[in-house]
Amino acid sequence: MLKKLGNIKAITQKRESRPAPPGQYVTDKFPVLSYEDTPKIDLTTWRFRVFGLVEKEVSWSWQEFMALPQAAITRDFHCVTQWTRLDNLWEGIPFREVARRVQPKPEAKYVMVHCYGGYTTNLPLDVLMEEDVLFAYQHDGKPLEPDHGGPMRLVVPSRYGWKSAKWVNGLELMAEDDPGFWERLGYHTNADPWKEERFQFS
Ligand SMILES: Nc1nc2c(c(=O)[nH]1)N[C@H]1C(S)=C(S)[C@@H](COP(=O)(O)O)O[C@H]1N2
Ligand SMILES: [Mo]
Repeated sequence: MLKKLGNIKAITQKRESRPAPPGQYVTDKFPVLSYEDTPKIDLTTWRFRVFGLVEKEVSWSWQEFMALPQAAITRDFHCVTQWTRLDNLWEGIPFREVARRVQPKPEAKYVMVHCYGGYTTNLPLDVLMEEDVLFAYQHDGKPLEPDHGGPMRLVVPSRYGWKSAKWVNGLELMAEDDPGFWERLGYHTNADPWKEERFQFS
């Protein structure tokens, strides 16, 4: 569902009858789950590069990125360590707006998300094209805190939290799938919490 909120598109939650996916408990806290130390990111040198199988490679500055169309979404967030945080309000730039500008080539089927600090995660292009996927710079009405991925993180509501990469600085469009950081260590490629796709071999 899309409706206008000020000059940005707001997408509200379509809640399932179950409050949280199987094997998850609901918490009001917002735990920090980071493998690496929170990187120090300077907005004056921040870049977001989209490269690989695209018609137009880009390398946006913070100002250029923030000039793109924006949206707000309310979605639950599920970490594979079993906590779920309900009704997170994210504001940011929809993946679709990025795709529209770089124009993925027909052979582009997968995306590797790259981050400051070296974290990576892989996703099918189709999943990123879902209407509620965005590059968030605000959470619950406040600028995204550095520990939670500030200045900008990916949010992929339909997948476990490790696909929602923090401190994003690049997208690489690829023809073949390639495992990211946790996927290489055995976490599930698809990571759908409603199917409990936690580990690749289980
Ligand atoms: N760069 C980076 N992004 C990351 C992680 C990480 O370790 N590094 N952890 C992932 C995991 S496992 C989860 S559950 C969420 C947690 O987001 P939060 O720390 O804002 O709660 O971020 C994901 N994105
Ligand atoms: Mo997680």
